Amino acid sequence: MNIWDTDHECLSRDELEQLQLERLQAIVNRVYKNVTHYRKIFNASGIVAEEIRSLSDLTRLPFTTKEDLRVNYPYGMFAVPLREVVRIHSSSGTTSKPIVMGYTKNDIKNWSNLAARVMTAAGVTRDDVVQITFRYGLFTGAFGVHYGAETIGASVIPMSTGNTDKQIMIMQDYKTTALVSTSSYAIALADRVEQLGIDPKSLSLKTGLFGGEPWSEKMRDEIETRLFLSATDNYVISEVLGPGVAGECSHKKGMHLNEDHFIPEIIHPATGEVLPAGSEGELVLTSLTREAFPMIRYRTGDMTSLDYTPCECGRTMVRMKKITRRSDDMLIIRGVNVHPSQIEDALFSIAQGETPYQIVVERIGAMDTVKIVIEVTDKIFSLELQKQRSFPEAVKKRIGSVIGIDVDVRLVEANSLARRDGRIASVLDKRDI
Ligand code: DLL
Repeated sequence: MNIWDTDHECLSRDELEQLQLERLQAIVNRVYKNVTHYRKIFNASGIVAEEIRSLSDLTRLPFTTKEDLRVNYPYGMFAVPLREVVRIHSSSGTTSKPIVMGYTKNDIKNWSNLAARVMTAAGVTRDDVVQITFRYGLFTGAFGVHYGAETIGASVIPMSTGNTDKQIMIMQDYKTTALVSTSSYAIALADRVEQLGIDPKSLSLKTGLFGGEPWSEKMRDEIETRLFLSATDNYVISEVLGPGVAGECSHKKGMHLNEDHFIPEIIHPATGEVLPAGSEGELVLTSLTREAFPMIRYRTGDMTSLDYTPCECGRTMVRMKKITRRSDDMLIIRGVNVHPSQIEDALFSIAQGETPYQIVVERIGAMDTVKIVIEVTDKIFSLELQKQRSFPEAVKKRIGSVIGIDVDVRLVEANSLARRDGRIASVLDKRDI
């Protein structure tokens, strides 16, 4: 079994902790010097960078939240001048403003190597033909694995999303051996392969890297048996890096987290208390080597646990369990992060004020769908006739443009949505993942 960077991925705990501490001290100094946000909060909490003498001192530092990133939009959290930034990506924030991440040349080099690590762990080699079905663009997903696969020396097919029939044609003709996609899209591909009467065994697929959204062991079994490949889970988080933070090896017993670049902690989501090893809680990550966009104790919102026992593959990096839920109300729809507040703001702006509604999320076949169910109240009747008629279409358009996903809009009678203690649950997630 291949390991991309044995020197780092197989460090003893002592060696690893020594390296983490050196890097932590350096990054804490750097953010204090270069990022106003960190300087302010360190000063306010009386933290002196020089006092970080052991890894346990990390807990003295305040958390960084998505809200901090939003407030510092666009470049406030950058730790280098823009002239040193060679790439800019972004992901969805809690309002219509996204979060902007920067990468220096060195960040891209580290990113490529870290993505190469997780891809190698999944089984990708230089002999593979890698088809990437993540969306190229502002998201980090596609570029991360693209650079990782090129670093390994594999042949990359940068397909991007959509056009399932063409994806399958290319998969057949170009003899794709490694598929990179979300788990739900892999099932959609399997469905279409079946509909087209193609024998999945006639494809050349061997390895699948899936990530970007929660998925179950049941889905893994389904993908493996229907596409005849070995499916691994991969953790992607743009604020911290993108693909390359953590990924499963062929033993598939948790995702090895690249601890020489990121320190993980598990906290109680309500109290912020650091929980003992093995407990389930919210994952907090500190990036140790990012130059342009370092994160100190970033609250990911992802619920998981960490397993420090040795893995049969030989890597010593801790393994994080599959993520099955979030500590906040963020929804992940076909790999895209959606905050219910984004939908509410868009709806209320068209309705010209508050109006009773519910967001209904379902998985139909392999695809997640979003329906906005709106009660027809006097407020909507009071809109001028023209606006009243075009109301559902206007809501659909506005929400679609804010969250980047098509939604259905359904109007229902006043008071027909179920209420509990007089309140409608703003989200009804019917997915059984
Ligand atoms: O771009 C995730 C992505 C990659 C989507 C590729 C589609 C294709 P973000 O937009 O930053 O990153 O979303 C990160 O996605 O905090 C988790 O909640 C969730 N997530 C990522 N990987 C997994 C996974 C993209 N393997 C957020 N299992 C994270 C469960 C995951 N959830």
